[in-house]
Amino acid sequence: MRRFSWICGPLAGAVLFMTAFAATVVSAPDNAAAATTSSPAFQRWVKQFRKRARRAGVSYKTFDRAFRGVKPNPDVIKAANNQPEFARPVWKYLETAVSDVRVEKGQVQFAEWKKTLARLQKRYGVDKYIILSIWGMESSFGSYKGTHNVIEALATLAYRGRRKRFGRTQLLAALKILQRGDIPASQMMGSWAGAMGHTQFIPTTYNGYAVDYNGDGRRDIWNTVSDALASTGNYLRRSGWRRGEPWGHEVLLPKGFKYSLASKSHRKPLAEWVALGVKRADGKKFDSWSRSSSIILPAGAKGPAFIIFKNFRTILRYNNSIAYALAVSKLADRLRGRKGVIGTWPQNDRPLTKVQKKELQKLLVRRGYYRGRIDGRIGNGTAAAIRKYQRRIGVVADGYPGAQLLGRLRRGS
Ligand SMILES: [Ca+2]
Repeated sequence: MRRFSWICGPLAGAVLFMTAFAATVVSAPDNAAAATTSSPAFQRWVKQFRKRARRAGVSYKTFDRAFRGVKPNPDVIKAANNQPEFARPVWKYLETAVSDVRVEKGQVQFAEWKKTLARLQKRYGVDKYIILSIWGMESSFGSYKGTHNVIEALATLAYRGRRKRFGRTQLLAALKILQRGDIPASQMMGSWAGAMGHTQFIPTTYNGYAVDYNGDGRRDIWNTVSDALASTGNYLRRSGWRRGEPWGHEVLLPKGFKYSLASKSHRKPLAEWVALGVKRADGKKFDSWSRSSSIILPAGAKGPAFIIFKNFRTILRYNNSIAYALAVSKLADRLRGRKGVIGTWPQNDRPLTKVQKKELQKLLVRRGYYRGRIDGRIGNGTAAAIRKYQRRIGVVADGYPGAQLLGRLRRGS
C-alpha cells in the first residue's frame, strides 16, 4: 500500500477533516519560530534540493519559478504537530460527514453532473454514487480545496519536523507536476499536507492516477470537476473496485453470535455468515452468497454491525480508516435514496484516546490478560486480551476498547 502512517491515506483531506475538530493544539516545538524566516540555513537547503530536483528531471527554470517567495510556513509546522486530545467517536464523525446538509448538497451536485457521473461509471465500472460521495468527503464538493501554496507547504514539511521524508517525496512529485505544465505554480493550491484540489490527491497519487477527462491536455483536479471525478474513478478502479458489487450492508447479528469472528481480517463466504443467522438490517435478502466478506463492529457489540465486501476494502485503500470508508459508503447510500445507519450507537461508551488505550493495555498486563506491547494500538493481541477479560467478568466478549471497559479495569474488578 502506498501509505504514510501519519496521514490516513493518499488523500489527506480526511485527516484535516478529522483533526479540524481536535479540541487542543499541542504547542509547536520551540524552534518553530526560528524556522519561519527565510534563514540562510533554509536557503542552503533549497539550493541543495534544487540540485536533487534537477537530477530528477525538474529544470532550474521550473524550480526557481516554483520557489519564488517560498519560505517555511509556521502554520504548516503547527498543523503537522497537532495531536487531537480526544478520540472522536465514529457516530460523531458520521453525523458531520453524512449530515442532511451534505446529502442535500450532494443531490444538487448529482443533478448537475449526472451525465458525467454516468459516463464515469461506465468507463471505470465504479459506482457513480461512491465517486460523488468521495468528492463530498474530500472537499465538500469543491468547497474546501485548501488555501496553501503546495510547494511552500511541502517545502516546510521537507525542511523541518517529523515529516521530512514525506515532505521531500511529495515536494519532488509536486515539482514534476509543474514541470509537465498541468497547473501553473501560482495556482497549485492545497492543504498544509499537500492534498490538492477537488479530490485532495497528494502529488504522488496525482502522478499515479490523475486523468485528463475533458481532453484539454491538462489533468486539472483543481478547477475541472470532470477531471477530478474521473481521477477518483480511475484511482478506485486501479485499487481493485468490482463493477456492480455493493460495498456491504448493515446487518443484524443472531443471539449468541461469536463476537471474536467480527474482525476486518476474518473473512468468510457470505453464505457461511447467513448460515450463522446474519441478516440484513433493512430486511432485504443478500444478492450473492459466495462473496468473501467480514463483519465489523465500529463501536463494539452495543453499536451497529456491518458486513463488508471487496469494494469497502477498496475505499480503505483510498484512506485506511473504517470511519472514513463507512462515511463514504453511507453517504453514497443516502445519495441514492437509501437509509442511513439503522442501528443505534452506544453514545455512553466513548472510544479511548491513545493515552487511554495505553493505560488499558497496562491494566490488562497487571491483571495477567495481556503480554504484548504497550503502544496504544488495539491489534489482534490486545483485542484477544480484552475478550478474555470480558468473558471473565461476564460481559459480551466483543474486544471493544471503550470507556466503560477502561472504567471497569480501573475500579479493579
Ligand atoms: Ca483536463
